[in-house]
Amino acid sequence: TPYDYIIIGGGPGGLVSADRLSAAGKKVLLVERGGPSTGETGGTDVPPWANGTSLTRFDIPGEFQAMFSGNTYWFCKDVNSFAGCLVGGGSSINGGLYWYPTDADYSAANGWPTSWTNNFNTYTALLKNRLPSTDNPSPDGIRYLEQTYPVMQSILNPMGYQAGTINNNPNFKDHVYGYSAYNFQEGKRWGPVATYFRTAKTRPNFSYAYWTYATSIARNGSLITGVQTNNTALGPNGFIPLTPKGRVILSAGSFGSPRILFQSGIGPLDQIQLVAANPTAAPFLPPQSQWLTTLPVGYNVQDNPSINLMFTHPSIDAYDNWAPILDDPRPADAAQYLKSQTGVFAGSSPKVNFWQALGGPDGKTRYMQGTVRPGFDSVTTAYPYNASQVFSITVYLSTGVTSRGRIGISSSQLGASILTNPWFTDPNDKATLVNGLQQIINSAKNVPQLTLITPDNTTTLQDYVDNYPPTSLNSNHWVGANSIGKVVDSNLLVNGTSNLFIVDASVIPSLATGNPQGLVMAVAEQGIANILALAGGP
Ligand code: ABL
Repeated sequence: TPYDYIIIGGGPGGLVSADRLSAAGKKVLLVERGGPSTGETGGTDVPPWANGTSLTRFDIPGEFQAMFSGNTYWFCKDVNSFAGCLVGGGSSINGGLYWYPTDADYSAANGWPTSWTNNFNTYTALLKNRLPSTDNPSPDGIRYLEQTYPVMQSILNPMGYQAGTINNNPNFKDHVYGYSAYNFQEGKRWGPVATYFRTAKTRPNFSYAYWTYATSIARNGSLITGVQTNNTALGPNGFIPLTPKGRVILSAGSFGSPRILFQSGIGPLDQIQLVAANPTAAPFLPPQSQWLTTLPVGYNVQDNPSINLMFTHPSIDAYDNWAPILDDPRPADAAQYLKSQTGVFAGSSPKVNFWQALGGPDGKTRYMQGTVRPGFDSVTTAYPYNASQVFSITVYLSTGVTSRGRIGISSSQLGASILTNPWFTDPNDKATLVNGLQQIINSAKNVPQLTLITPDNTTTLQDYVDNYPPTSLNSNHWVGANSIGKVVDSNLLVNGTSNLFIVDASVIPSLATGNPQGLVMAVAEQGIANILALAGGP
């Protein structure tokens, strides 16, 4: 069957697109390469302690820290960075941190065209209406596991920070801290799955298919004719055609979308040549005369560089470092959650966030974000320490980051890879982050009973940052590979095509001030509104 719109990818961008396009009466198909996540999507991966319920590990926010161990089948196996290959994409497996976009996120200085800079508030309002944030996720109104908050007050207040409800004033991001804001509701993971996808599914003109991997986009010069997949139930040889004026929405994410473009003969020549050399993929490339090799697909990528500081304080409950949450949770917490979806399990591990503007050696302003959580990934220290009193501050560099890297495909599997690391390619980024970290460490020295255990007193901060493993700098917040103004135009149309659009994090030209999921959904709202208004469509 031909479709008006074929959406490739069921992450935040794809699900917002699915809802808005189907609400407009278009005949829409969404293909997702992975499977279900939450119970409502057909997921059945229920932790043993919730047996007999439909509360999967994806529904229960407090299971977040268990996403990084065991059989992590939800991560895309052909991407060498964390990417969610299941419905909801990253939003089904993340900590759920959720920030409304700021003026800076859409500024001209960050690469946005004026049509976006001037109009984004309309679309943020649509997003807030569908998916409001909360910084108090337990439906009983009680805050749980918040011991880090008073400790952070003692560090940040003397530095001139003010406490606030962060999403009440998104543009106030200098010397501010507050409780972490999430996209959770009813004590459960919510996000685009329990909102946009839920309503799309009620419409007869919308259909979707799991376990459907898009290899390439079929085109005749600039005109897209359909999508090539591995799902033969959707069309002969897995080919899904468009209606005569139909359009494709590529929402496969910061790694998946570049990969599909390369396999469709769109992007730098070296990447398309890798596809051409692959006997399985080569037959789906258009003739060489139709390759679009001037588009910088995969270049200009950014991800927040981030560094962890680990402290101990006697007031902290490190929550057994989240180790038993899947198989052997604290009985009272498990029972409370099963009874009323309240308590510790109604929230994820981050508890406090803060922001500060920093001047760099090059005179540029960059923002620092902190995310505070009980527990830790790893500690390297000469000190004896009590593991049940450890908390981590992850310090990110955000808006203003100048470093950029490159994403490409790995020759063997045709999966997407980091070709050039995007962190600290500009030494001004590193110097700025070290400055911010030092300010936090200096203030922490004055807090009674607070001990910085990593880095310890045998390691200077500079050495700690210099020797930080590059992959640990990764924040999984990739943007820029298909930047607006470079690969796509201001309607998110891929330059040089007439009906191929990209709606995902890859079109965002520069890092957001906070964790980017809110921005991705707001961008999708605006993008789809533009696309629907554009002449020539179905
Ligand atoms: C994010 O936005 C990051 O993408 C995650 O990396 C981060 O979670 C969450 N938010 C919460 O702040 C961390 C986990 O807490 C760590 O245990 C884990 O090792 C790390 O992600 C992996 O990148």
